[in-house]
Amino acid sequence: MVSGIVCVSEEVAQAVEEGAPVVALESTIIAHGFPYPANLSCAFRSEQAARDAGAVPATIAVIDGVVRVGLTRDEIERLASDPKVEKASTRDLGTLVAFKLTGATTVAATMAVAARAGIRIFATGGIGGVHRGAQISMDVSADLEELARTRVAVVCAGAKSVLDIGATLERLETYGVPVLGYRTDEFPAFYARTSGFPVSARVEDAAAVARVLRVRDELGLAGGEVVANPIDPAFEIPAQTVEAVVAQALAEADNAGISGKAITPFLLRRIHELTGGASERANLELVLSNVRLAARIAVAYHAR
Ligand code: PSU
Ligand code: MN
Repeated sequence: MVSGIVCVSEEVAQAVEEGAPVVALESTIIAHGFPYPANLSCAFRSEQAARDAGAVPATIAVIDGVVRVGLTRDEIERLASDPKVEKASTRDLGTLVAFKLTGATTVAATMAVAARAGIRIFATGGIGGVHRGAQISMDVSADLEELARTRVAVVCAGAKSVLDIGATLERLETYGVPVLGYRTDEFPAFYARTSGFPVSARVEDAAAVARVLRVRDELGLAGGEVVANPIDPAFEIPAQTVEAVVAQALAEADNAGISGKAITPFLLRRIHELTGGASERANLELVLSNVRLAARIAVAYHAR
C-alpha cells in the first residue's frame, strides 16, 4: 500500500523497492480496446511478454474504489468481460475512489498512478492525441497533458490516424515531451510504420532510451517521454487501407452524434469490425512488441 487507497501488489512493491525493472500496463485497452476474449488474451500475453524480457508487469486499474497496481487474474477477467466498467482518465480517479467504483485506466490515468507507485516505464498500444477537427470540438486527449507533467516514459506504436497526427506532435513539442523514434526517423501511425511526420530524435537501442531517461531525471525535467516503436512489417496494414476505414468510422461517429470520451472506443471498435481480423492481429502484435521493448528499456534503466 502506497496509501490507504493505492494498493500495490506484493510482487510489484518488492520490485520497486529493490529498484528492479517494472513495466506499467494500462487497462482501457483491456476494457475498451479489443473485443472479448481477444482483450483477455492481450492482457495475459502482455504480462507474460514483460516477464519473458526480465521485467515485472504492473497492470493498473481502479477496482471497487481501490487504485490497484498489479492485478489478479480474476480482476483482469472482470475488466475484460464486464461491459459496465468505465473508461477512466486522470479526471475520473477521484470520483471512482470516492464512490467505490471500477474503472479501466487510460494512458493518462495509468501514468498518474504509475508515477505515484514509483514506476518509470509504461507500455501500451497507441496514445491519445489531438482529434481531427479539434479546431472546433477542442477534443484533445488528456494523455498529452499527463505527458506534459508526469515523468513516465510511454512506449507505443505512435498514434492512430483517427487523430490529427501533425497537431498531436506539435502539442507534444510545445509541452517539451521528447518523441524518440525506435530505429525510425518517422513517427509511426499505429497500423502503419510511417506517418510522414518526423520524430524529435532517433534511438537505436533500449540502452540509448534508458540514457535519455536518466539524463532527464537528473535535469529534473517535468513530464514524460514518448518512445515510438513502429509495428513489425509482417503485421503492418497499408496506410491507404487504414485511411478508408478511418474515414468511414469517423463519418459514422459523426452521424451517430458520438463525441467526448466515447469517440475513441467507438472508432477502435468500428476499425476492428471493418478490417476483420487483420487490425486485431496487428493491434495485438504491436502491443506485445511495445511491452518487450519497454521491458528491455526498464532493464537498462535499472542497471546501475
Ligand atoms: N489508442 C489506441 N488504443 C486504445 C486507446 C488509444 O490505439 O485503447 C485508449 C488509451 O487508453 C488512450 C485512450 O489513453 O484510448 C485515449 O482516449 P481519449 O482520446 O478519450 O483521451
Ligand atoms: Mn477526448
